[in-house]
Amino acid sequence: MTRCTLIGAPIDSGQRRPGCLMGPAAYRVAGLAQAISDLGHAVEDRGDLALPALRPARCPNAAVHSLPETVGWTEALIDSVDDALSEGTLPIVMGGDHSLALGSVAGAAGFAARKGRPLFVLWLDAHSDFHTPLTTTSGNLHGTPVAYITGRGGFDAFPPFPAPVPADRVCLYGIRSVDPAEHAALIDHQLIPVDMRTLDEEGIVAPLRRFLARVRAAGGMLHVSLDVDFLDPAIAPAVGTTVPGGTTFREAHLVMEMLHESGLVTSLDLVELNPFLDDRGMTARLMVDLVASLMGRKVFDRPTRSK
Ligand code: B3U
Ligand code: MN
Ligand code: MN
Repeated sequence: MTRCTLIGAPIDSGQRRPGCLMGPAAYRVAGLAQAISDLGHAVEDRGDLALPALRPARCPNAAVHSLPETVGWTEALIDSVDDALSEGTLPIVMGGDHSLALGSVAGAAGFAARKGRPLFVLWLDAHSDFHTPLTTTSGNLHGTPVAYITGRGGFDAFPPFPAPVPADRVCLYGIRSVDPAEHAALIDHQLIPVDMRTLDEEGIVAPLRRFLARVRAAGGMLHVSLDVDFLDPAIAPAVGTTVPGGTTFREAHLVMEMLHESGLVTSLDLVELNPFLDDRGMTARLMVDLVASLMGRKVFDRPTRSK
């Protein structure tokens, strides 16, 4: 039995397409809490976070928008994720666009550092989100959290990242859209994503198994950040930045089942769901079902577990 804390993060400010702020409401309507409690876990829904009073913040890159809001949300998420972990629960952040991970991962990193445990991050996404506020051309800060997490510069307006996560503890999985500045920086930081080419060649299981083995060997905590666009747009249309060629229904469930069997996941983000773009709630329901797989829903127990 796991104790889960649901944290609503109604955040739209990390990109330009309105709608992600309805994400937490859609997860509630789709029955996220019930799906988790049906599996025998305890669930507490803390409601939605509120945006704190804004302070002025500036960035030399004129393309960047909504910086004070994003800093405010980051601060709120750091506290709520750290609190949920400190209470011994598994925080599940219901986004909200991916800029929320600036705060959720910082909260997890602060907690892990206090406990003296290494934090690992599994980034399930079409995008590498490795821009800094100085390199982004879209100005959308949802494209920056991996850079913040790994301690890259350019985040002067943000709280200093507690204990930056070394690049070799970050696994970018399902990647198929990388901007030129991100590409150069990823190579520079030796952060080579598990891209779609790799998954096509090796399958969905082997690279994940290798990463989970490293987390286990290090006694690490594992933060999982699940972007809706990790999934193929045919099965998950409710996202502002669809990229063709995403993971299938069965691959995505298999990833979640492996994560469950690993027993390693200590915090989770659900990001980029835009219910305004959904088709009769199919994406919200799929995301809820994926969380259920991650929390242990299965048809049969395996004789040998895929750790
Ligand atoms: N790399 C592009 C596109 C993008 C990143 N994350 C999403 N889209 N969802 C950018 O705007 O930074
Ligand atoms: Mn993303
Ligand atoms: Mn994405």
